[in-house]
Amino acid sequence: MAQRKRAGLITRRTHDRNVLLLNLSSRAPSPASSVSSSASSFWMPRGTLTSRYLSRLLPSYLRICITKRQFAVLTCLFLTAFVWFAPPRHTVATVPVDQLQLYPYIVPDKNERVHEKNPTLWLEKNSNNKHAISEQSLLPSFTHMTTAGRPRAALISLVRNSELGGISQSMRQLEYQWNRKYQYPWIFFNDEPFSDEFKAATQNLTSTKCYYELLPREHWSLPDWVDEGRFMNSLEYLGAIGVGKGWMISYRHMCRWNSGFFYKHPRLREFDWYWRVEPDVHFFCDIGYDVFRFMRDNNMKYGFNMNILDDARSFPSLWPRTRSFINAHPELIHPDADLDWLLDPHNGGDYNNCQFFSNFEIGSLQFFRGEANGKYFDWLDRGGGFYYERFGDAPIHTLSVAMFVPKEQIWYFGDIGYQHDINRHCPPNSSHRCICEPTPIDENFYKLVPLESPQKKPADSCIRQFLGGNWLKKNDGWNQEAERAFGGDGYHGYELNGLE
Ligand SMILES: Nc1nc2c(ncn2[C@@H]2O[C@H](COP(=O)(O)OP(=O)(O)OP(=O)(O)O)[C@@H](O)[C@H]2O)c(=O)[nH]1
Ligand SMILES: [Mg+2]
Repeated sequence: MAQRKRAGLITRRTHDRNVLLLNLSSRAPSPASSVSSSASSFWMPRGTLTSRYLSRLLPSYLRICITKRQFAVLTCLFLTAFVWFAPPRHTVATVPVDQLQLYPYIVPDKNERVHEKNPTLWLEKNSNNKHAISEQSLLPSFTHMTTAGRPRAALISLVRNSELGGISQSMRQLEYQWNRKYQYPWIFFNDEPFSDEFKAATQNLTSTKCYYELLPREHWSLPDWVDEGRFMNSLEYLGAIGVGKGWMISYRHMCRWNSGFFYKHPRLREFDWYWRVEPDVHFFCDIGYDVFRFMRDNNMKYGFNMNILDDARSFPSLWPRTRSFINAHPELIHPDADLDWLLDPHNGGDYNNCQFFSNFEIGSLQFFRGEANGKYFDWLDRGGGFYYERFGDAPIHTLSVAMFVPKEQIWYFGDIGYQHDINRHCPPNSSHRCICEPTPIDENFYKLVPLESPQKKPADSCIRQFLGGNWLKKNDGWNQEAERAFGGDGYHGYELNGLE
């Protein structure tokens, strides 16, 4: 109580002193005394630099009639008005669509071609297609372009009605980053009829034509040479040991369809090229050239974005069966095929399990429809590996492409920022056209290998095995065994890490 009384006294005293000081300041005519008394006593700490500075800015009548809070509110209002009305520092120059020069695409003379590993540079050197290299933000829709020489290509997606949300997300990003400029059709495949909702929603996301295709029953069912009992055992076993989706019947059909049937669908007869797109994937970068023209004009057969290890317990017999196929059909192996990057010299020359991550693929349908790939698929299919094991389309496409295509016709689309679930690739030095954090080259190497899977890993990460050259150079003095002895995974000694 006594304390409160004392506090009241002090307050009153202070207040009295303020009034006194105010009265004094209003009486005092000199500006100097006015500043010091009113500013310091009324709403500012006495004598600080700020107080002296601000008091010089404010007219004297304001100094005595506004409170600290009013001053703060006024300052905020002033700043908001300034930000709102201030003119932008950079104005973007826009060119009206009808003033843009459009160039028809002319296929360059074969003899003058330069084999350039960077697609954008390659197009620059080998074509007059300004759409491939100019400022994409200024481009109108492709409808003004001549369609002469345009690749017969499509974006394809196997998808369920229930994945409408996921496929919409993938479409939105790919349309924005690429297809709104190049206008290739979408083809959706399903083992059940697509719902009206699915059709309306997906067609709404693109100005190109969408096709909705039902799979032939024989492409999505158990073949008669497969023993159902053995298949059921496999579902149970792979499910029990934790192989991803090892227990799902539909997953087996899906892997088989993607391995050997997608290119046989009647709708794709009118196309030569495809880009595979899955639900819920991401495309982070503006893609400033026509990837299909690039593939065709550079004589590429298969394009990928990530090269990884997956759980090898899903395909234990794949390599022995592939080896027996090679022995049975040596004439089908391309003379310039290079399998070295897939074979492990420390492991009796066995397959090292590296695989193109096939949910992203840009490829030649003619290649897949060819004799060699067809016979290879039939060979594997007859052995029942899609049902007795869980053969995936990724290692099968990888082995097929490696056996039947020269390596220089396989293209690493490292410039395309892409994500499927936990695997993400984002190119370095690309902040001007990508919305992702660049990833090191080994980022996705063995993310999908479960700890309990005892599979061997290759000497170098899969993408380095494929790229070779400088990517294999190690720092002086680095030693893989030594790194492992200290608890590392043995993949840290490289000179280049992909962020250069
Ligand atoms: N229509 C249809 N599509 C399917 C079926 N099963 C899988 N798919 C599609 O096949 C593609 C691959 O299937 P996912 O289950 O994503 O296989 P995954 O990519 O290996 O597995 P995640 O890593 O889980 O994504 C996706 O586009 C699916 O939409 C099915 O039963 N019917
Ligand atoms: Mg998927």
